[in-house]
Amino acid sequence: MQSVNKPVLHTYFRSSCTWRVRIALALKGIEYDQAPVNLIKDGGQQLSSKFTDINPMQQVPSLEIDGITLSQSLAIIQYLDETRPKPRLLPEDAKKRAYVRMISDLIASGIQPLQNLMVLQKLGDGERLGWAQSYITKGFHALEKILDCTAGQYCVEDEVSMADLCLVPQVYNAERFKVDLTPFPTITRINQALMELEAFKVSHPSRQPDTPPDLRA
Ligand SMILES: N[C@@H](CCC(=O)N[C@@H](CS)C(=O)NCC(=O)O)C(=O)O
Repeated sequence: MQSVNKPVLHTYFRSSCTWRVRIALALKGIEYDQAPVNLIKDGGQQLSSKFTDINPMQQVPSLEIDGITLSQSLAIIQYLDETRPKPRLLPEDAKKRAYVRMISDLIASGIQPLQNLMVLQKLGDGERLGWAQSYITKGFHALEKILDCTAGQYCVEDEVSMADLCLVPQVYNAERFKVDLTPFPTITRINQALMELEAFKVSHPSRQPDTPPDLRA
């Protein structure tokens, strides 16, 4: 049952892009309702005409909030940050903010789209794993190098930022695709530090209303 005035997140438990937004909502303490969109069932519920009206790209997440419907996880996170500023997810300092956007874009434009369901479905059964592994590994080599310059406890120094909201779900995808993470000690260390935080735990794919029973934590 969805309640009046609460934001509604169109979500899939395992969607890494949606997880980014769930973390932002949790960090900012925003209560919301979830409207699950099963990306596998019925040939993909994101392809239904009802959901296409919500997001013409036929992807999750979408967020209904403040009388508007937004898609694109980074646009959603930035809207949340501009309208609900605490805690900040984009630093005040322009250089740090640029680093946060650079890392977020590296993951959101340079890695995730290449291993997204829509792309993998174009490949043969025997090709998918190697394809996803190769693009995640290539992106992680670049990311590891960048983080060596920008990271403190988290991706950009010691404050949790939008970059961290992109990192953790991408590491989760890497693990799902059995990517060898040993060449990426900084990524691994930051991921572990972030996974200690409650907002990252409660928004984890294993703890969502639409998580199937066998994948629940
Ligand atoms: N750039 C978009 C990407 C959204 C996206 O790729 N969503 C995936 C799940 S993480 C999806 O809905 N895939 C459905 C499909 O490929 O059919 C964002 O950041 O929100």
